[in-house]
Amino acid sequence: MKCRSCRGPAVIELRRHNAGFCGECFLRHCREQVRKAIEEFAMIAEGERVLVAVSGGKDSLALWDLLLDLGYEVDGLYLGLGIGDYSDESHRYARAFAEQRGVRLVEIDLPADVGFDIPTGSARARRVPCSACGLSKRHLFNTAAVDGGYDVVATGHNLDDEAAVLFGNVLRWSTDYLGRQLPVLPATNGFVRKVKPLVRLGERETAAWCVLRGIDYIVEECPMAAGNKHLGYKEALNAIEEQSPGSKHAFYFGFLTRASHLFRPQAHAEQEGLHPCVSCGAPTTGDRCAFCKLVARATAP
Ligand code: Q46
Ligand code: ZN
Repeated sequence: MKCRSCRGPAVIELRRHNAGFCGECFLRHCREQVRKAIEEFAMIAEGERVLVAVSGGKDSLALWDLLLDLGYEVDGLYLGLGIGDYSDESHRYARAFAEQRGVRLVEIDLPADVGFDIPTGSARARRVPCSACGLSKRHLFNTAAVDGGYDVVATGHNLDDEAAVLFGNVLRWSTDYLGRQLPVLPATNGFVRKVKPLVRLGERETAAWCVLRGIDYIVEECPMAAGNKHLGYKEALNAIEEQSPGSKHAFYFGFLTRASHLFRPQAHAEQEGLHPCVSCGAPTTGDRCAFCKLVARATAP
């Protein structure tokens, strides 16, 4: 197979694009896809400071590298979740990347700084680990960005992730989530803008980016993910994609252009009723925000 751009020998085939690429042209393709996503959805303006949430995995490290490569001013944020060896190792990869590139990694440790780890804290609070984890990440990423004076938080969600989340939300018709499932969530009182610049790249592409750029990343999945619904949705979509390449892209981008606006009014209504949490000041609809309630239950004696 030949590279679509230069006709040299291809090192990767992307069936979704019906094309093969050599290493150089593949890297250019990835940069182009990220640049296009940023531009199309007005994710980052010139001169803005970006904080990228880094897990040590392929997606977040590829994202950090791509944003630096495209010339953005971007620091990393690592959140230690206290999930045994997995957390220790993912931390090492995030640090190694920051050291290699001479870039800044902001570090927060959930057990040391907040007082609980995900496995025991979620059990105490009687929550599914991934739900306690997701809530903690959303809250702490936002707080770190506000405190550090960043304009935008970027996360490494790729096309496979977004299509799988969309699939789950459609299966249940979770209309409130559908209204918020966008590649950009604008800044609102107390929340900085959140962006997903990798939505035009699949996970094979982010892995290949890391390999070609010599970036070491943690290959193991988080042990708490085993058996979660998200992985099942990914497998189902992979089977569909195998039969019909391009389906994930059509599903997700079709939703964005043709359907997502239908669910927006509900999401807007929720934003209206926000005021500061009595305990931490983060925006919430109740007196105390969901994160402060989680902390109270997860750290209760
Ligand atoms: S880190 Fe957290 Fe994921 Fe682990 S506990 Fe679940 S949500 S699976 S991206
Ligand atoms: Zn709070």
